[in-house]
Amino acid sequence: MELELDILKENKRLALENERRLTTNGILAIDVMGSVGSGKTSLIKAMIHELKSRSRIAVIEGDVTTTIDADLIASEGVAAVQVNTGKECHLDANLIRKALDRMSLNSLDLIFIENVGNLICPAEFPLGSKKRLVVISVTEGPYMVLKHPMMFLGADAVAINKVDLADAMGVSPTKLMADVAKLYPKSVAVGTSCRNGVGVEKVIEALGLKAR
Ligand SMILES: Nc1nc2c(ncn2[C@@H]2O[C@H](COP(=O)(O)OP(=O)(O)OP(=O)(O)O)[C@@H](O)[C@H]2O)c(=O)[nH]1
Ligand SMILES: [Mg+2]
Repeated sequence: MELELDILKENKRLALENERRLTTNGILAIDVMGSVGSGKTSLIKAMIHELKSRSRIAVIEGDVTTTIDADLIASEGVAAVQVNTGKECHLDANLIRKALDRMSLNSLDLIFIENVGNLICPAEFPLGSKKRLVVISVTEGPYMVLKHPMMFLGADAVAINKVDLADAMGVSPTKLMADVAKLYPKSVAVGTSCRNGVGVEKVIEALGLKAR
């Protein structure tokens, strides 16, 4: 128990260090968390597509073992740094510190950090990012917000993705958005589809990236 508290305390200290380092370099970092397969990589790709002409962007890709997501991001023409977490179900501030060491920070404006897909562990480990985006999708059923409240507290934006499949799934994106609003009213919940681009602009706006 004490060991666990020490780990969380040390993580917080390193997250603050990362935050200071990013601020010094004028970089906004966004922690993108969410369930497995909900569309984190697809949404990051869609946002990069909209933003890359006016911002210098890189991505830190957290994955348990593969480089699949990093390769997908690289296809948008931006640098992707792969961080494999091995057995861990989340990124932590120390892994981000090491990833930042490998990046040329003075030539970047924006860093998306794709966390490992799940709705439990990442919530406890701040990374030093200024903003948090949580991605869930209608294909996971109607109770994702109610079952995983910790994940949504502190989220600047929540994407309810795959709205193109809502009817087929019999799941209401509006109800999921209402669940988010009730739990954490400061968060902006947006229905999105990475298949047809619905809602991507709204997520960009909710994260304060419009003017960048
Ligand atoms: N129909 C539909 N499919 C989507 C949408 N967004 C993503 N997908 C598909 O869902 C699958 C998973 O998408 P990813 O973007 O890889 O999801 P992820 O959350 O990054 O997945 P992990 O990193 O493995 O947790 C892919 O086959 C995508 O093409 C969407 O809005 N609609
Ligand atoms: Mg992914």
